[in-house]
Formats: sequence, C-alpha cells, structure tokens
Amino acid sequence: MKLYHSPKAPNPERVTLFLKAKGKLDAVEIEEISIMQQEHKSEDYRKLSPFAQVPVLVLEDGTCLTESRAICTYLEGIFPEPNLMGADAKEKALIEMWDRRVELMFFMPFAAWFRNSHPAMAALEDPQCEVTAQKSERSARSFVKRLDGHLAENDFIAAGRFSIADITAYVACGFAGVMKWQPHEEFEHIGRWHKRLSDMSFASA
Ligand SMILES: N[C@@H](CCC(=O)N[C@@H](CS)C(=O)NCC(=O)O)C(=O)O
Repeated sequence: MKLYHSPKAPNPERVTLFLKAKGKLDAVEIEEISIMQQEHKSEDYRKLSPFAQVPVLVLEDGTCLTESRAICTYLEGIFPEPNLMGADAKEKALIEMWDRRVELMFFMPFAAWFRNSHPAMAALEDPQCEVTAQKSERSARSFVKRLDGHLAENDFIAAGRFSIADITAYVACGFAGVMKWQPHEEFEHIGRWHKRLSDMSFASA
C-alpha cells in the first residue's frame, strides 16, 4: 500500500497517527507530495485524487482511497487491533458522533479561518474572504470551549477510551498553532487531555 502524504498537512497526519496508534506505520510506503509547490494539482496526481487533495491510500489492486476517515475505516478493517473506531454498535456510534463533531465543528472551521486569513494560504484560497475567516474563527472557538466542558468530565473524547476522535482532535489542536492558537494551553481540561495523549507512544516522533 502506498500513502500519499504531505508533511505538516493535518489530514494526512490524521492517517499517519492512526497508523502509529495501530503500530502499523511500516505497513505503508509513504510518498511525499508538496502542497506548497502545488504538486497535488498535477495531471498525474489528479488521476489518484480527483479533488486534488492529500492523503490518498493506493491499495495493492490499484484502488485509490481518499478522505482521511474512509482511509482509517479501511485500516481499521485490515488491522483491527487496537480497536480505534468502536467494538460494538453503541461504541461505533459514539465514536463516530464525536469524530464528526470534532471534524465538522473544530477541524473544518479552523481550516476555513486559516485558509481565508493566512498569507501563506493566498495561492491556495483565492480569493481569501475576511468575513468567512471571522465567522469560522468564532465557530471553532465556540466548539473548543464546549469540548473543554466535555473533557472536564471525560478522560477521552468518546466512549470512555482512546479512539479516532481523540486523534482527530489532537491533530486539530496541533494545526491550530499555525494561527498562534493553542487550545491545550488556553483550556485546562483540554490541556490535561492533550498531555495524556502526548504521553502515549503514538504521539512520539
Ligand atoms: N476531506 C478530506 C480533506 C483533504 C484535504 O483538504 N487535504 C488538504 C491538506 S490537509 C489538501 O489536500 N489541500 C490542498 C488544497 O487545498 O489545494 C480528507 O479528510 O482527507
């Protein structure tokens, strides 16, 4: 299997951390694609990723999987242990519920804030829109405040244990640093949860 990856880009990082948490990073060959040099927009790359995005996982039979979560679903299927997406119907639903909340209400609005306001993103997000940036920043900050309240009463984000929802939120907290925002320093309970994850082996280099 081959994983097309971009260092520092958060969506590919969701997949590499998921693989690390499975202890299976070695199961994929990694090919780096430079987003800043727009390598993902080449004709050849678009044959793998029609929407010109990273990551892509290319399977042995040539099937191309895009969408980080779909890639993780495949990896969970072939590497079932440790379970990161739910062992029974209730856990699966709780983990998916929280993972979607984190992706849709934190990760995506944060990305829209960053892309619409940071000078480094001007070439990729043309035109940038200040109003979208402001509204997206408000949405991301509002969700993170609610997440802090949730983590005041829970050690992990979903189902009382480590899961893909923690990985998605952990990547989003790191990604926030590009706007000089550190949710794990700003919020006590996110900070406690973040430290717990940082101490786990999947988070080490
Ligand atoms: N929904 C996709 C999003 C993928 C995505 O947006 N990837 C970013 C890097 S983190 C990208 O390829 N950006 C290129 C661009 O915007 O031109 C996923 O979950 O994999």
